Amino acid sequence: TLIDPEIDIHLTPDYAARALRADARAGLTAEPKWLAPKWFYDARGSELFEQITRLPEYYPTRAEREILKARSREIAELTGAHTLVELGSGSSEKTRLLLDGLRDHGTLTTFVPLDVSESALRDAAAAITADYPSMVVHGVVGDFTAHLDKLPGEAPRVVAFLGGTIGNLLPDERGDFFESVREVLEPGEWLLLGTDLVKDPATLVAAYDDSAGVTAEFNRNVLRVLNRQLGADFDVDAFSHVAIWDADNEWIEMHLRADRAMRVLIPEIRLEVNFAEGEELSTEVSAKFHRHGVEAELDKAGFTSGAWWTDSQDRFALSLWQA
Ligand code: AVJ
Repeated sequence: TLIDPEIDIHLTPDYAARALRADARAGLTAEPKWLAPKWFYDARGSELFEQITRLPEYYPTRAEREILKARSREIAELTGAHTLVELGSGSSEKTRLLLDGLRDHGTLTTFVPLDVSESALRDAAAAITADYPSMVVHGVVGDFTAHLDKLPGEAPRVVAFLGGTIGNLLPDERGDFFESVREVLEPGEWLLLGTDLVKDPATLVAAYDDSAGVTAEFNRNVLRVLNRQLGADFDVDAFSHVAIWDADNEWIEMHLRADRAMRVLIPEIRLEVNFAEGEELSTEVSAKFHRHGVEAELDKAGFTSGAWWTDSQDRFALSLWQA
C-alpha cells in the first residue's frame, strides 16, 4: 500500500482566484496592457506547455536535460544534499534525473516539491512517492515569490529552480527573489538555477513561434482562462500570437495582437476593456542570460559561485550557488 505524502498548504483556497482578479484588473487597465505568464497554466495550458517542450524548435528543455544527465552525480558530490526542494515542480522527468543522481550518492532523504497548484502537486508527490519508496516526500502548496520561509527538510538543502522560469521575472523581481532565497537558506546550503542563454535571434524567436502553432495556442489560452474564471467574453480567435526579441533588454516578449477593434466585458471584476485594431497585450517576458550577468545578480544577493555548466551547444546553463 502507498502512503500519502505529507502536503503543507500555505495558500487559502481563494488565493489564486483573488490574485487572478487583481492581476487582470491591474494589467488590463494599464497602458500598454499586460497579463502575467503564471496564468497560462490551467490544465490545458500545462498540457500545451508539455507539447512545447517536445517541439523541434523549443531547445531549452532538451538542453537542460542533457546537462542534468551529465551532472547530477557531480551536483550530489558537491552539495552532499539531504533535501531537494523544487520550485514550480512541473517537470517530473527532469526532477527524476536529479533525484537519481542524489539518491545514488546516498545522502538524499527528502524531496520537497513546491507549486501553486494543489492538484499538480498532489499528482507529482504521489508519483515520486511511488517510484522512490525510501524518499520522504513533503510537498508545499505555495507561491515561490511569497512562501519560501516555510520550506521544510533537513540541511543541507538544494533549492532547484529549473527550466529557465527565472526569465519570467523582471530584473527587479529577480533581485528580490534571489535575495529571499538566500535569506531562507542557512549558510552552506545551495541554489541550483537553470537559465536560457542569449543566442542568435532567429533561434530564439523560432523557439517561441513554432511552425506547428503550439506556442500560439498556449499564448491564446490565457484568454480562455479569463473567459472561464472571470466570465470574460474574449473572442480568443480574434487575437494573433506575436513573439519578438527585445535586443536591448535581452528578452523574448510574447504578445497577443487584436486583429480588429474589440470591446471585452469581464463581469467578475466589473471591467470593460477596449482594444484598438492592432493593439498588443503583453503576456510573457522570457529573459535570456550571459554568464557574467547571472554571476553579478547572484553575487549581489550574497551567493558564492559553486559551478557553471552548459549543454554541448552552449544554449542553456545550469549553475550552482552557495548561500
Ligand atoms: C516555462 C517559463 C521556462 O519561458 O521558455 C514556453 C514558458 N513560453 N514557450 C519559457 C514558455 C513560451 C517557458 N518557461
